[in-house]
Amino acid sequence: MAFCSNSVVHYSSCCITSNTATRSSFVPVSSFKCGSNGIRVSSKFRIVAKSNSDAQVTQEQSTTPSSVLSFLCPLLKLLSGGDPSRPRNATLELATSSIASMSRFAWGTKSIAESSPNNEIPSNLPINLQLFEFEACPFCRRVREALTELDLSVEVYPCPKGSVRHREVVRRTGGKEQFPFLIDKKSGISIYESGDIVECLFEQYGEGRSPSFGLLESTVFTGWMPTILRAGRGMTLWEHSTPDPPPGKLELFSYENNPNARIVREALCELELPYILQNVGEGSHRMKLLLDAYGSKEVPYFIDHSTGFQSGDYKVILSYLFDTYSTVIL
Ligand SMILES: N[C@@H](CCC(=O)N[C@@H](CS)C(=O)NCC(=O)O)C(=O)O
Repeated sequence: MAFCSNSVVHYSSCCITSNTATRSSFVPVSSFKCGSNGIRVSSKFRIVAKSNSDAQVTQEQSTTPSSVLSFLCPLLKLLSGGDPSRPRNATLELATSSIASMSRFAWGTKSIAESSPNNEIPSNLPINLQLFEFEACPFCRRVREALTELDLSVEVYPCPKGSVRHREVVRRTGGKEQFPFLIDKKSGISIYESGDIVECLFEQYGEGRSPSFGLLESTVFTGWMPTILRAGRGMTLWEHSTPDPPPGKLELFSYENNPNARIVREALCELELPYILQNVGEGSHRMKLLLDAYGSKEVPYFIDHSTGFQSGDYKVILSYLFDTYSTVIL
């Protein structure tokens, strides 16, 4: 698997200027569609890859939208616990993350695989989806919830504010910093706009299903709750994160609405560490992979393939991440 086995620098050049980009079936703006039934994606941002080094973006809206987050950010920073590497109050952490999960009801908890009992997931299934996002972003949350529902695995490239690696990839590929941004290597499309991404994912991988009731609409109503309750964790790059990407693959078995997994994802985001997200929502067939490969049923379950570290305890994972991927000795 290409992901993470080399540096992100290699990945990014792959993503933007490699032969893959040239071969991929980016199509002219006028005919850009998603999926066989042709869901038409938002007309705002459509990408046309013309050559190895020339990704042209057609924008009817030329600037990054002013985000509510930019108003919330200073407030959330004031409220936040500050240095994420410091020991935390476990009760408070779990309480706020659990209430955040409750605020999202069942979205991002169940997998549609539950109703298709015969679909075994092969362990060597290629991962075609690359998601550029950040944990605190409610629109990114909507996409991650859909990914849990669809039982899809994805390469996650966290793009916290202050990002030193992944935001640049998005800017060069899509033309602006807006999140979420999804690249589907299989169908050769790259999209902004969370609603379009969710519709497109269901079109491509939903086997005729639609997003669960209210998933798309819910972002406006309770999508902000986890961001606020978690005081903006998973929004900003931690100043002492290592400047280099991890030498090997990081893998997280998780589902979106799991309170402990949220805390781990926030740390991965604040350290700008890319990882393979193996969704294991309720009923997911991927649980068997976790059991077969690592002898565990714990969620979240994190593996750092370059060091051999693995754990299903979020507190142990957290201290491992900040110990290993910090420039300061803690
Ligand atoms: N309508 C877009 C809104 C996306 C959006 O506003 N994302 C914010 C983060 S929540 C963003 O990209 N802000 C720019 C930044 O973080 O630099 C969608 O549904 O995806």
